Amino acid sequence: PARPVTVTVTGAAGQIGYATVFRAAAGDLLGPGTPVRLHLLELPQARRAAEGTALELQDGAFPLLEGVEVFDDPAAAFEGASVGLLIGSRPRGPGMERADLLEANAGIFSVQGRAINAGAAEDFRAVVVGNPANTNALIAASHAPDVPRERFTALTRLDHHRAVAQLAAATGARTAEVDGVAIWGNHSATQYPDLTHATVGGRPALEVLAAAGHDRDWVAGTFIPRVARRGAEIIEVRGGSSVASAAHATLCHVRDWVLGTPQGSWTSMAVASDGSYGVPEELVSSFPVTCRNGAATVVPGLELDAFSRERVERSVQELAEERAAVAALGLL
Ligand code: NAX
Repeated sequence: PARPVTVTVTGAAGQIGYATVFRAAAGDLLGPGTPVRLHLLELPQARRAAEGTALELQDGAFPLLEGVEVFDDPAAAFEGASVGLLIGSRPRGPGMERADLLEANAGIFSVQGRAINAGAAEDFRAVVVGNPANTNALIAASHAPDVPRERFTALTRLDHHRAVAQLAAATGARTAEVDGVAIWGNHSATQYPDLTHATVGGRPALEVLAAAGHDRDWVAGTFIPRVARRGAEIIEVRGGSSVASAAHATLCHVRDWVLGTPQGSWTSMAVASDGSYGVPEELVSSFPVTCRNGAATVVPGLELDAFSRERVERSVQELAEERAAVAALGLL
C-alpha cells in the first residue's frame, strides 16, 4: 500500500475547510490509491469546532483516512506535511482599508511560511485559497526560502470552472466539450477569463459563440464581468459566499497538479511567474498551465491579441501594486 501523505488544512473549521476535508478523506484530493493524514489548523477560538469536524471525519470511517489531528500552532500543524491547503485568512471587515487587509494577512502567511520552511516535508506544495490569494502565496513563499517558489500556488480554478460553465451555457454545449479556457492574472475582479484559445466541440469558441449570436462585445461586456463577479452573484442569490464550488476547485487544483492534467489539455493556476507573457518573475499570477510529474508549467507560445494583452497587463498591474504595498510594510 502507498505511504500516507500528510495534508495540512488551515481554516479547517471554516466553511470551505469543512466542505474540503471530507472529500479529501474520500480520495478526491490525491486519488483513490493514496491514504491521507489530515492536520487541521485553526485559530485557538475555533479549535473546538475543528475537533468536532475531526470527530465527524472519524464517523465517516474513510478507508483512506489514516488519521486526523487538530492544531492551533502552525509549526506543529505543518510538521511533515506534503500538501498545504491554505484556506484560512483574515476577511475584509467593515472600514478596513486594503493596506490593513494585506497587513493582517501578511501576518498569517508569513508565520505559516516560516512554519512550512522549518518543518514541512521535502516535497511540500501548497495552494492558497484565502484572499488575497495570489499575494498571500507570495508572502508565504518569501518566508519559506528553502522551499522552491513554484511550490506555492494560489487558486484560480474556481474562476476557470466558472468560465468553462458560462461558455458551455452560452453555446448550448456540455462542459466536457469545452477546452482551452484560460484565467490570467489576479483572483480578483481584474482577472482575465480568456476565450481566444478556447474550443467548443473542437471548434474555436469565438466562432461557436458568434453563431449563437454572441459577438466579441458580448465576451467583453457580459461574459468577462459575469465570471469575474460571479462570487458577488453567489453571495447575492445564496445569501453566503461560494463554499462547495470553492472546495471542489481546491481539490481539482491539487489533484491535477499532483496527478497531471489530461493529455492535450490545460487548466488555470496562479503560479510563481517564470517571466512568460511579460509577467514579472516576482509575482504569483494565474496562467494556463499543464501539469506533469508533479510540476506545473505555463503553456508557452500562446498568441495574445491586443485586447488580451491589455487585460492581462491590467490584472498584473494590480498584482504588482499588492506586492509593492506588502513590500512597503516590510512584510516580504
Ligand atoms: P470562513 O470564515 O468560513 O473560514 C475561515 C476559517 O479560517 C475560520 O474558521 C477561521 O477561524 C480560520 N482562520 C483564520 N485565520 C487563521 C489562521 N491564521 N490559521 C488557521 N485558521 C485561520 O471562510 P471561508 O468561506 O471558508 O473562506 C475562506 C477563504 O477563502 C476566504 O479568504 C475567502 O475570501 C476565500 N475564497 C477564495 C476563493 C478563491 O477562488 N481563491 C473563492 C472562495 C472564497 O471566497
